[in-house]
Amino acid sequence: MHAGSHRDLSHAHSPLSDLFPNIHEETESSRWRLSQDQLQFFEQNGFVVGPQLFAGSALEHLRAELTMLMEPTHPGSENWYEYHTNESSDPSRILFHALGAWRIATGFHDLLWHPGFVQPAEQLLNGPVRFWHDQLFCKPAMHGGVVAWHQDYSYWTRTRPMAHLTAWIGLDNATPENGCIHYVPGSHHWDLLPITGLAGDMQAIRSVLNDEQWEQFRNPVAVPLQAGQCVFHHPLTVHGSFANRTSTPRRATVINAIRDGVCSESWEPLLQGIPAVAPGTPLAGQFFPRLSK
Ligand SMILES: O=C(O)CCC(=O)C(=O)O
Repeated sequence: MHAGSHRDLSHAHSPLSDLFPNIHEETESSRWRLSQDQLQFFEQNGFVVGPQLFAGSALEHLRAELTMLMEPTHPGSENWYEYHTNESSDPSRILFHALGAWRIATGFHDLLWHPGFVQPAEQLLNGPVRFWHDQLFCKPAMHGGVVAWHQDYSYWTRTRPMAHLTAWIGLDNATPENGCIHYVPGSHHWDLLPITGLAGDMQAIRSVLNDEQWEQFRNPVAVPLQAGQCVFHHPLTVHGSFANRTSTPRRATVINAIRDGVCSESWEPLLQGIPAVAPGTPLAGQFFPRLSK
């Protein structure tokens, strides 16, 4: 398995393989679209379970790429935006969070143009979709690693207006036992909360919630998913995941998208290692491909 042999795949703004359906070749224009009930559910709750994007050999391909990407010295490693791992010598125990796989591995690159992601994203963003960044989240077997409750937009205020969307896509079946994602329904109607951290303390968010939010927070919903299935969430929806208490890893990939036209708010590079985008300028170009047709 090769991860792209040093080539920076961010130069390619269409799929490089036939692993997945391709939005540019999608002829059945409504096949992947969310139903009115699903859209209404998202509106009320701030998240909605989406389609199964892949299974079988495509799933195995992504898992094999992930295994290779988790080896710190793999070809193309200079293209990560961020790469965090505890570097355990036992692969099943590696705690891993990384941004930028789309630049390195063909499968994670091509997944961005999957119509089962792009079409629902167009509906939920109310317009054409542009790529923001990707993430890999891997919880090793029997590992205490949690992803503490947070709102994604608290990490993205360097981009505006808030017209962002997250698709969380399982690479293993996700269950309450292995640390599936949990949501606080309706929390996308809350204001932006201060950052209280992603690692370690699951209850850290408590200190920034008012009484009404605390009541709502006490009834989170677990979202178990099949490997290959996705769930979409709003940038203000409070979410997190508990420890993996099982004997196998819980792996996932995440696509973060914006509505076309979202602008930079910062003179600093929006992601590590790429050129800055001047404030007021819409995200575009090599690192932010438009995914809609
Ligand atoms: O994979 C996880 O457990 C957390 C993912 C997450 O926080 C996100 O997709 O924003």
